[in-house]
Amino acid sequence: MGVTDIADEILRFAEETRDAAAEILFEPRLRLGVTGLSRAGKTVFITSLIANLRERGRLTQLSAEADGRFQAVTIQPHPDRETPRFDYETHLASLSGANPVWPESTRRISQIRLSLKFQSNKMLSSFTGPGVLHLDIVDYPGEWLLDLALLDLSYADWSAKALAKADKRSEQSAPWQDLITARETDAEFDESVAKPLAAAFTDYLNACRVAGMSGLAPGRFLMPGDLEGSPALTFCLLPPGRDPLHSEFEKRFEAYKRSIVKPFFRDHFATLDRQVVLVDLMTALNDGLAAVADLGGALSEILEAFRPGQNSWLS
Ligand SMILES: Nc1nc2c(ncn2[C@@H]2O[C@H](COP(=O)(O)OP(=O)(O)OP(=O)(O)O)[C@@H](O)[C@H]2O)c(=O)[nH]1
Ligand SMILES: [Mg+2]
Repeated sequence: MGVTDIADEILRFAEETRDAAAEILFEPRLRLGVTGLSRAGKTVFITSLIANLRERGRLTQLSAEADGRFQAVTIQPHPDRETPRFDYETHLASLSGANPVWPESTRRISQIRLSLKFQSNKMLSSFTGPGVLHLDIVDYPGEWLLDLALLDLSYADWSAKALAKADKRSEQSAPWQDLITARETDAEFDESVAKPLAAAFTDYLNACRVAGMSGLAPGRFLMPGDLEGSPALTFCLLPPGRDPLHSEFEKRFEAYKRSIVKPFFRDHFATLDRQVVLVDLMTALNDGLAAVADLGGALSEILEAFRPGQNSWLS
């Protein structure tokens, strides 16, 4: 699906919504999520979509453009002032400057609101004037979707599942597993023990990612956003036990789900009307069969989030 198809879909939505509500004063809003694993091309895609919508005449295949009904596209301040704004202007400048460079990597959620002014093609609308559709585009890391599976798991269940995986990935997990084996299980909880364990666990997840593996939750360990270095991310899974470190890590795991994962799904993910998932197929093809198979695995995990019937909390 190309940029024109997506823009067409957006305008069709606007017309349908507007026709249904032509007689009342109502400005429809469409929230379009754009996600994908790191480096999938989210920032470039969103910048291109906005530039194409704003450059009148670029999307000649749009029916509204061909009929001259597409009147204006403006960037508006978003009513949600807490979520960072997608930095369209900077990204466009890097892509289209005299010495074009790819945009910098983005590490957190951002959004932007476009207001599309158009004349509906229904006769009636000529009496009601042009319509406006607010298009919110939300850019967020696909890694965060992997956390949905954690919501239905207790700390013990998650630990058991993830430990079985770590055992199979001994090349990457050995330094962290050695730390776990070496710790004193009857010692009082000590932050200076927790920190290196969490850091070694994060290194293990990152090493798996570099090796092209998927299924690397918690997603914020790989893509922390604003939480880099935060105590909310200072935990890791542990083999069964009842020591003080164990009970503190269990509390932090529950807090991670409650204060990080749930708000993201509730406030951002669940409010999306349409979703684009980008996949960097070329890099995987270049890296060979194993990388393609692994990309397939990662994608099915991400797409789990779009089958809410399978997750009791989201449904
Ligand atoms: N040839 C080509 N390369 C692209 C295109 N889009 C993205 N890329 C390449 O993919 C890289 C990542 O693109 P981004 O748009 O920054 O990807 P992202 O998903 O926003 O990445 P993060 O912000 O790091 O998660 C770019 O630096 C380019 O090297 C494209 O349309 N064509
Ligand atoms: Mg980006």
